[in-house]
Order: sequence, then structure tokens, then C-alpha cells
Amino acid sequence: MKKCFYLFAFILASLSPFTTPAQAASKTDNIEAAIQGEEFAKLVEAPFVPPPITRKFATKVIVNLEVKEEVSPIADGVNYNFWTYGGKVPGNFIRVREGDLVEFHLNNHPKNKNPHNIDLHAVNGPGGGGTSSFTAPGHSSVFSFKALNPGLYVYHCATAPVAMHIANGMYGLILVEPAEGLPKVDREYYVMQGDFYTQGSTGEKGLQAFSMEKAVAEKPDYVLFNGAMGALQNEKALTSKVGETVRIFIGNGGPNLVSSFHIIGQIFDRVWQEGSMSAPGTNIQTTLVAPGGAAIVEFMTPASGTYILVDHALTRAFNKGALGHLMVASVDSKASQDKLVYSGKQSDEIYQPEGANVATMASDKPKTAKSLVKDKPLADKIKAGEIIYRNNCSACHQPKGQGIPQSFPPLAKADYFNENMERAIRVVIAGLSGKITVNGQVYDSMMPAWDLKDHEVADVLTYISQSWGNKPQNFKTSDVKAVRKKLMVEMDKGGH
Ligand code: HEC
Ligand SMILES: [Cu+2]
Repeated sequence: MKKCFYLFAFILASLSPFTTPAQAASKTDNIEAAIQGEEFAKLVEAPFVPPPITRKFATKVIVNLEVKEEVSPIADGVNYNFWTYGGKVPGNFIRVREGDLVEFHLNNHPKNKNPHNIDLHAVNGPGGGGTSSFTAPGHSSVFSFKALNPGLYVYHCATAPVAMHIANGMYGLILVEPAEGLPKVDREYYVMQGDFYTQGSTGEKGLQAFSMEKAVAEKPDYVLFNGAMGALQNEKALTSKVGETVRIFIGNGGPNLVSSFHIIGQIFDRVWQEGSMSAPGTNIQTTLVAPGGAAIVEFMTPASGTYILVDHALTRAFNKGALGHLMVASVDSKASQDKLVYSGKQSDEIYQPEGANVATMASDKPKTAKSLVKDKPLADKIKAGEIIYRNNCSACHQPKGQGIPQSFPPLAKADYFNENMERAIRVVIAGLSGKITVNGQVYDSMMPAWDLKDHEVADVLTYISQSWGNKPQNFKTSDVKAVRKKLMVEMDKGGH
């Protein structure tokens, strides 16, 4: 009877007009695929992945994955006791081919304190392997499964309390590559989001313990790509060159938050949504990645520059760490194409709608000539400035002016800020872009011009300079007014 059904299904599948190459082998075919030889899986740490599989047949793949409990930095000056598959968050990337027989060895390091197991979403079987892989410290469990369904799958620990094991970093990705392989690209990367819950608040220094209370409330202190703030920034940024194609295997360990994965300034040419290997979606801006889910995004990088990976639920990116960099380098032979795709800023001219007077728009509307220049007492200015700071500046420069390494310069004990009052005023009213050096660190980013009244600019700058170890100064409304006048004259002359 069962045989009969398989035969029937097989005939149906071969007749179906909807059969695409990605569906060429059926689950039944994969159950029956003959296994030839054996090999050890090459396990690779994020953000890299093992090379594409070129084998044309199914084999036995032996996976040796080690669980390690290890204290390492989650942010600058903040440590966390991560529980990992292979020593890092996310766990080692595993790459097998559909039809392969996977012999899985889960090794729990003798120095660990807790039992662990593994549930691979690529498994057809009870608990995804969880029930067969429960392993005490200093022990090793073995189980085997057949990789029947091609796709990109999450694996994670499923030992109680499961959410805690996952929140401590116990997740990774396994790719079951379709028999015919994936389209060729120039670069492949591995990025996984996760939410983290600490006793102290975001950025609080020292060793931080897990907070079950915050996890239950789903209020993370950190939302991270690859397990640490800055894990994909600066010298650790993902890279590519103009004209190259990039594939990112993006997963979400959770345990709780959905990721709205987006790269600022890139469009995904193809997205294999939810890790499915059937037809990819095309021309996608943001893709949802569920906790315990994954997707594959692919795009050609046509223009040079720095592009920012984010969870587009943006306070997670700018306040909780879900922020990475993709640096696309220009290529001499492609310089003209690069400029054709994106020009860069071509001009900045005064915009004056009919009937408007720029001079009064851009500054305080004077009631009397005197009210223009009269400042509040210093203490009141600092108080008012603190509120302006909190509402306008702290999202990027952070609540205590500490900034975010590589992205937003510090305003606390900031040599650049303290060096030149006029320049600080200019930055706020006219914006700033291009390379600057603050406390020895180079920033090459952009701050928008701020639409604040003259006295508000004076108040916020006074607050900053009277806080966090800066050189105390009193910025006057009249100073701001004078700088604004200078800027207008410069712009009228066409200078920048
Ligand atoms: C959207 C993010 C963002 C916000 C909001 C923001 N800035 Fe900035 N700011 C930046 C970036 C990025 C730079 C560095 C620009 C560069 O690299 O050229 C910068 C640079 C500066 C600098 C010069 C560098 C330094 O460390 O002294 C000052 C001063 C400054 N900002 C003040 C402010 C003030 C005051 C506010 C609020 C009114 C503010 N910023 C709001 C992103 C921001
Ligand atoms: Cu575990």
C-alpha cells in the first residue's frame, strides 16, 4: 500500500507541469538516495560560510559540533556568559547537500556547567534531534538524520528553560543545499540576529547576568547581529566590490523578536523567503525573518560606499546594536558605471519659495530687538538644553554622550567638540559630513542639519559642554546668530 502511494506520488511529480529545477528531487527521492562514501563537515564561524558543495551525489557527512560556555564581550566594556555552538554566536555554519546522511556528534565541553542538546529544523524526526541529543557536560551524543528538504534552517538548543538557552546564544544555521546547487555569486556571508536580556541596562559595564524577567517581558537590552555590538563594523565589516554579487544567509535566533532585515541603500535583487528553495522573490527592500526562521538575500553591489545592515525596527539598530556595515569598494575600471548609478551630492543651493524670507525662517522670529540676544541664566539653559539633547541628539550620540564606536562620535570628553565653539555651532545648524577625528577615532559619516531655534542651539551646546567632563562653556544665542549670518553670506557667495 505504502509503496503504491510512493509510486503514485512519483508519477504525479514527474508529470506535474509545475516542476522547477529546485523541486527536481522529491522528498521520496531523497529518502532513497544512495549514500556514497563519507566526509567530515567543514564548520565555519560567522560571518563566513563553508564553500559551495560541488559533489553530484549524496554522502555520509559527519558533523562534530562542540558546545562551549564562554564569557566574552557583548558590547564595549560589557561581558556576557554566552552559551555557544563552537565558541561564537551564532554557532558554526553547517553546509550539507540534499539526500546526505548526516551523522551528528554533539560534544558538551567538560568545563561547561549545563546540559544541552540540539534541535535542527532541517531534521524530520522527534524534537528535530532534541530528544536524542541531550548531553551532560563532558559527554558526547550521536544521532543520524537524512537531509530530505533543501533549504536554509535554524538550529538551536532545546534544553529547558529553552528560551534562556537560546537567549544565551545557542543557535546557528544549517544549509541543505539543493542537489543542483545555488546560483554562483562572488561572496557569501552569514549573519544572525538575536535578542539579549541583561540585569543591567544597555551599555552598563561589567559582567552582566541574564535577566529572565526581561526575557519574559520581551524587553531586550541588546538586539544584535552575530552576538556582539560592532561584530560587523569597521575592520569586521562585510565587504564587496562594485559589480560583485553578494549572498547573505540571514537567520534569526530570537528568542523573541522578529527581524525586519534591511540594508540601507541596497535593494535585494532576490530573496529566498523563509529559507525556501523554490522561486525567490525579486526586488525586495526589507524581508521579515521570524525567530527560528531564515532567508537568503542576494544582490549585486553597483555603487561604492558604506551600507548599513539594520533591523528596520530602528531603535533596535541605533539604540540596541542591530547594526552592521557592508563596505563596497570602488573598482577603477568600473568608476564611470559607479557614478552613473549614484552621483553623490551634486549641489547645495539656497531654496527660497516665493514670498518667503530666508533670514526670518532660519532664525528666531524677533519680537523685539533685545529678546534676540538675551540669554537665560546658565542653570536654566543647562536644564532646557538637556531636554533638547534627549529629544534630538541622544538617539545617535547616546544618553551620556558616549557615542557608538564607528558610527556616532562621542560628545563626552570630546576633543573635537571642545576645540572650537564656532565649529560646534556650525555642525548643529548646517550638519556635517566627511571624515573627522574625535578622540583619535576616525568617523566618516553624516549628521543632518538640525532645525532648531538659535536659543535652542545655544542651550543644547551649553548643556553638552557643561556635562560629561567637557570644557565648560556658555554658548550665547548671539553667538549662534552670528554663525548663522556668516553661513548665509558664504552660501550666497556660492561657497560651501
Ligand atoms: C542621526 C544621528 C545623529 C543625530 C540625531 C545627531 N548627530 Fe551629531 N553627529 C552625527 C554623526 C554621524 C556625526 C559625525 C559626522 C561625520 O562623520 O562627519 C556627528 C557629529 C557631531 C558633532 C561633531 C563631532 C563631535 O564629536 O564633537 C557634534 C558637535 C554633534 N554631532 C552634535 C550633535 C547635536 C548637538 C545633536 C542634537 C541637536 C546631534 N549631534 C544629533 C550623527 C547625529
Ligand atoms: Cu543549551
